[in-house]
Amino acid sequence: MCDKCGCEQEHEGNHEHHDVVGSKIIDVNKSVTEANDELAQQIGNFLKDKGILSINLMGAPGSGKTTFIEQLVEFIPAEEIAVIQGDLESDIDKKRLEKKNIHTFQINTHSGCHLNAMMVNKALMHMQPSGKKYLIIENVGNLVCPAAVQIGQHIDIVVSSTTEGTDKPKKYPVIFMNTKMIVLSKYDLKEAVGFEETKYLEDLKNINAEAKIVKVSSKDPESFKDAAEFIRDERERLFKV
Ligand SMILES: Nc1nc2c(ncn2[C@@H]2O[C@H](COP(=O)(O)OP(=O)(O)OP(=O)(O)O)[C@@H](O)[C@H]2O)c(=O)[nH]1
Ligand SMILES: [Mg+2]
Repeated sequence: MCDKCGCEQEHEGNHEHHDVVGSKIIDVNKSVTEANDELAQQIGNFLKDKGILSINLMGAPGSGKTTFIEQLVEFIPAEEIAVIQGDLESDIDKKRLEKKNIHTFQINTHSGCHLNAMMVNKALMHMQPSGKKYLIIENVGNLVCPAAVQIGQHIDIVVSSTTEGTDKPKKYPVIFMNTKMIVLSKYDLKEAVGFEETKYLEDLKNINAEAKIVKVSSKDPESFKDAAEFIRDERERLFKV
């Protein structure tokens, strides 16, 4: 018996697999992921050709992702940045960024817990990002799903706040694994919430020893300078400009 679909044929046979009612089994998960990854690759290449570094900015809801972008423009001119803003509903973050003169396109996923390459592709068709140096894609606030889906980014950045708790790298390791930079935000609140920095950094090191870690607080705008420099250096390193 075939051990994949249970039909009478030998399991090594090159036959089409069937379910109990006789219809063909299609590995939907695989094909959808492949199509997404292919489009993501094309988006990444398109942006690279234009000299635009794309960043998948991820983190829990309220971790400080939009604040991070707002503060970056103190060190990277707003006209060099375009943002795709992913939220379930509302254009609250888009309006915040437009106050900082950042060209922003809002995507509302409604019930979707992450962006995908198709959404980013559609946004880019509306945005015309030529002339920008950085495309920051603020993903939907979530520590799980965004890490699993390619959206055409060249690098991942995770914003992780002290107020979420010391245990987050241990409990949600996947999102921290391949990220180039971890922005430890709300550093001003670390005492108030009993954040154990040494333990947090130790856990992070076990998951991703390569990531750059920057500690930031919206109360101290200078604390974002290192992160801005890292982003600028990454663009130069990857694009050799
Ligand atoms: N005290 C303090 N508050 C901060 C800091 N960074 C962000 N906040 C506050 O935290 C709240 C959430 O910040 P946002 O930047 O909107 O977070 P976000 O990750 O973009 O949130 P979503 O888009 O809803 O997922 C806001 O009220 C910010 O003012 C910080 O460094 N210190
Ligand atoms: Mg936001």
